[in-house]
Amino acid sequence: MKLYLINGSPNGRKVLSVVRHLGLTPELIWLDIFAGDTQTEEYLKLNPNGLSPTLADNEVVLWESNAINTYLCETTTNQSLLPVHAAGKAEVLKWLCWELAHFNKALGVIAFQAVAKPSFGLGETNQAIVDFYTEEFNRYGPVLEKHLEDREFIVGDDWTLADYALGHVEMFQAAMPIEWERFPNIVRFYDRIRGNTHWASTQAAPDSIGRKPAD
Ligand SMILES: N[C@@H](CCC(=O)N[C@@H](CS)C(=O)NCC(=O)O)C(=O)O
Repeated sequence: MKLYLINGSPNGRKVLSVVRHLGLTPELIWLDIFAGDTQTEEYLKLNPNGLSPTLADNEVVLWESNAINTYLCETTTNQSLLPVHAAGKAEVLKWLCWELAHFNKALGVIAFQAVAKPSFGLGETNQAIVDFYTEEFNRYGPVLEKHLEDREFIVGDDWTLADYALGHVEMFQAAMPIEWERFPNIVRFYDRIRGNTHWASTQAAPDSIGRKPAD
């Protein structure tokens, strides 16, 4: 099994931390984004979006981090990140859909515009886009804030795919122009993710983000 990743990228970390949580050992293929590795003819055959992560397990080739993580759980025995019974599984899938469509859609755009662009010299922040997605976050953030009022994990009382998915923009959280004081439960959730050893093990050295990691 081969896993194609960009070092330190939020969606790559979402999958790599799940790989480590499950104790899997796929061959890791690091894509150097600055060398154009995601845009080669060979890579685009696997992932026509030119994005990472991508998983290749013999004839099964998958992109979209949540689909990859679901596949990894479904093909692993004795795992607890994705419940096997229908209601529990659907509850996790609900949060995976929600983070992609709403919560991290908003935070991902804000992180790119307001944090990544100035930090990595990727052009000027588009404030109108930041304002639009801040309003989106202010609509959906309170849903998670309330959900976390009386619970530690997103689903049940242990880590699931939902925690790794919801938390995957952790590296940008503190620097994002969000009124975090309004969201103390979400801030505590990010702190818990930071303390998760599988998640923490995927953190990249700042100067190696997007490049192949040193061995
Ligand atoms: N929805 C996709 C998003 C994939 C994505 O945006 N990957 C980023 C890294 S986090 C990427 O490959 N960026 C390279 C680029 O934009 O060229 C997923 O969940 O896998």
